[in-house]
Amino acid sequence: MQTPPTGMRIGDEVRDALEDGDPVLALESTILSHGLPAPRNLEVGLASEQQVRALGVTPATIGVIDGVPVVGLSTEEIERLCIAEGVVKASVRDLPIARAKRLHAGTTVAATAWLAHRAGIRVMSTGGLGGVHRGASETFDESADLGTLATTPITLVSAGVKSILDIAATLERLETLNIPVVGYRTERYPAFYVTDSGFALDYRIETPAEAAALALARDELGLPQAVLVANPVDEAKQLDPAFHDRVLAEALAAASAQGVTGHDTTPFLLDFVQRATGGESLEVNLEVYRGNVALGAEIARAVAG
Ligand code: PSU
Ligand code: MN
Repeated sequence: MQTPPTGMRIGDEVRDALEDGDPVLALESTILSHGLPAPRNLEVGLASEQQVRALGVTPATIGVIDGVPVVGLSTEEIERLCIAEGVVKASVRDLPIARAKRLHAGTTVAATAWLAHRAGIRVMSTGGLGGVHRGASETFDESADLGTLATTPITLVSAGVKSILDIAATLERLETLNIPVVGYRTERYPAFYVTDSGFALDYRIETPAEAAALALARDELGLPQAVLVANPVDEAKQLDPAFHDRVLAEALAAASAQGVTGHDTTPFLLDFVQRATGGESLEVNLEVYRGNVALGAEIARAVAG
């Protein structure tokens, strides 16, 4: 493990757990600051920490407070990221800017994974991963999540990417970037709200122990990539696929009509889908996230041995 950079802070509880070799699970905070509406964001932020603790794992929610990246936010700091005005969304490239300008920021999967790895954390859970946006062949809009995961050896549990993105292109980029992707008890890549994106995966695993073995194999080979564990929502709990497709088409049309681009695209589309489904997608979103937090905690235990 590298020495953590001096510009970040590791919470006391997380530091103790890491020193003792106890399991720790990293959680991102853009889902709280930009992915979920208030007051559900705060409920989810606090409930996920409780969920992780109940499984005997120390939660490390990661975000930026007054410019300082914090690995293991306090309850009060999580509250601030959920309700404060002017909280920005920070990917890796935004970290130095947030620091110099002393901003509060929710960290994306990329920034969270980077900070977690530097702190010595080996497993992280998120809802949906960033990926290649539709129309990227013209706009070059591809999330920095992908490039960062190519050089950040962590195990990441997600429910795939939302179909607001170009899933086929995202899977191609993951291949190009040498990032292993395995399905958890499935050979179908999930699409967050729905169980099956329509794309197949080459490998599946059945247990948290298998995920831990995969991370160990990566380390033994000296490879720098993250291992992605794709964990689908239960078919019975997914958003109705036909309803999902209809709302998605409306969201994409609205983004295009309103000229939304760049890093505003993901929050815009997510908000549109949430409003257009009358909150139904929000409940699925939370169900998906709970599943990923639970599996991440189990993998963190398996990795800690
Ligand atoms: N996808 C979701 N929900 C989210 C995000 C992505 O379904 O909240 C957030 C994550 O934090 C992810 C980030 O890392 O958006 C990607 O944004 P961008 O495409 O600007 O890199
Ligand atoms: Mn982007």
